Amino acid sequence: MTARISTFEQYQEEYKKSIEDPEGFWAGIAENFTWKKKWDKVLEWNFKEPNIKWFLNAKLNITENCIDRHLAHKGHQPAIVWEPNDPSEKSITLTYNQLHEQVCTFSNVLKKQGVKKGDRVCIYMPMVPEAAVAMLACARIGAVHSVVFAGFSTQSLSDRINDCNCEVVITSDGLFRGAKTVELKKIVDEALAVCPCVRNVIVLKRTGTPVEMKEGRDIYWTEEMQNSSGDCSSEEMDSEDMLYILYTSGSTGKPKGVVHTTAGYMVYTWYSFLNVFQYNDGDVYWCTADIGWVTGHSYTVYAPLLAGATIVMFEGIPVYPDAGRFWSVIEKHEVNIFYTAPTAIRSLMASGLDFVKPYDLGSLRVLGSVGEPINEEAWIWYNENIGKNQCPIVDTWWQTETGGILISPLAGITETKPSYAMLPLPGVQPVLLDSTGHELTGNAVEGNLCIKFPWPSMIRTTYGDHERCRQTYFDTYPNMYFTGDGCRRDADGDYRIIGRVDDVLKVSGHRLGTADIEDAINHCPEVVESAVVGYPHPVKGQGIYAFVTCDKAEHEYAALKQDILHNVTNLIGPIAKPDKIQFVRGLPKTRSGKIMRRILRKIAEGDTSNLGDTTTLIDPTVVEEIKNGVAS
Ligand code: 7RM
Repeated sequence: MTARISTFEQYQEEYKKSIEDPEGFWAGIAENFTWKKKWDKVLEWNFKEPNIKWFLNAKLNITENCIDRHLAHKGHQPAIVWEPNDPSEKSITLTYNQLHEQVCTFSNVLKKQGVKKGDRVCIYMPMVPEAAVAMLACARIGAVHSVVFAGFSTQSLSDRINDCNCEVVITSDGLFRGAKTVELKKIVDEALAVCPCVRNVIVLKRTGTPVEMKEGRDIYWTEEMQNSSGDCSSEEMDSEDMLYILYTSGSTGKPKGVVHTTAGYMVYTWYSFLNVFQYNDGDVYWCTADIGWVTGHSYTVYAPLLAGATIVMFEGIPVYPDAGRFWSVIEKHEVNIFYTAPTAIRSLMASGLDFVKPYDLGSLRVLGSVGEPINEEAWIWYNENIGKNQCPIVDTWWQTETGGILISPLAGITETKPSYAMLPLPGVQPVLLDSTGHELTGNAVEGNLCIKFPWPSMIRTTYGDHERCRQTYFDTYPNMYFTGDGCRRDADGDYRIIGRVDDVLKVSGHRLGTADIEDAINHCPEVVESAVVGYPHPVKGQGIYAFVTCDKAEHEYAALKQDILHNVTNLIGPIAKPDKIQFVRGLPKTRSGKIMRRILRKIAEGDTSNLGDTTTLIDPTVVEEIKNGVAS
């Protein structure tokens, strides 16, 4: 494989080539795929509108590259090895041949329901092989999938369905997550009460929970599969045809539907997968990310299949039935490459080594981290106890909007330092800017992380609202994609991501907007106002701290707190529940009515020694009161 880098010198050469001649560079990488028709032009772009097009006028289908092209030489190799929530249940293996058969059959199921190229399909499913099959079947017939994380509530689900007018929802009766069962179909039924755009619901049986099937709307996965053929040629897609929409939270407004298109996404995710993880043919690869998040799209499903890897797909959670589960799965399936989030590492670290010791982790070769900054202590624990000091750790920085990993070491090739994402991948041109927009050149500088040149898998638009895309990512600094992250380039030129500079939180690796949580809290009639900030949390990375004003007496706070938690669970999902709620008489506001979050963040962090200038506040005494108050 020509795209595979194997020494640091080669990385430097490839990087140089990719900057001097991006079009030539990416055209060379794109030669590794099956195209129905090749491109006329590699790149057309401006960051002003923005307008970004890669591999113009080429025709392809991503599933032909994920599946069909592997069949001749690895049809019998496992594509997906599924590990259920309950370890006593049997794991299931789908070979590439079987995956092909299932995807083609389900493509026909979708077609029979009238799904056509360009239609949007919502996937609200547990981590089961059928979820990947559903995504791939959409891609095969040219439908656009919108996967909604199965931990999101009714309200979040209906918002997302309506925003992009999904016509079909694919779900299951329920799901298992640790000791819990969640009745997914019930949530879908409730959501659909306000979603007139949905024509059909396809229901997979997973938990055996009884469900109501609405006549003329709801059908069972298995029955439909039995009545459909396994032949389905792949739809011819243009490079820039939409592949999927994935909703993500920002600092303001409702979650945005990030749009990814076909060819660039395919080329970049594959290239980054191969190089970051140094994937070798035959490797067993396990990414623990749920398909509801971008990591689950790019690195649980698409990239490893594009590379012809054997994927482990895990339905459960790290601590069920006990904190040894990850390590037992690694031993059981002889995992070579393991990719997870710092929050999982920290929680398992806290459980102690007795849960690690019983397992043989000798199959591991590469370890990955994603989703939030990994602190030095967790990095070292991961390195020593899981990698046994033998496995390079790749701390991969990227975003829903970037589609693929942009800054990361290449395993075993780039030197690593705890908590550093190290260096940009070929094709990626990061810059650091100060608040006035000046580029900070040279080393040992810290600023806002931007990317100044397009890469193939970048966001194209936000669904139904291109202006919002422009404003959110391309307006802050002219001719730059703004990431929303603060970053340091150290004296050696290596990158260290510091964290968000906006009002976006990463809580246990889940991306949440503080504004969304505030909206949910304000939904309680007794709440007057609220302000949500993040604070350092030993396991979750960030915890959620809510300051709330209300017109209730103190003895009623406990009941109101329950009401708030209930509302947040119903409107967003349990992942957004505040860890701490503090009732206050007033919020610190400037004369123009803006809440001074800087002060609240300091208080939430427990650092009240120096709150900075509070003289511009309307009522500085509220700060004293908040400082002296307590959260529960
Ligand atoms: C992949 C993903 C994106 C935000 C991003 C960062 C943070 C992600 C790292 C990281 C430090 C990392 N997509 N982030 N990876 N911070 N080091 N290796 O997480 O859209 O859900 O979130 O996550 O703040 O902007 S995401």
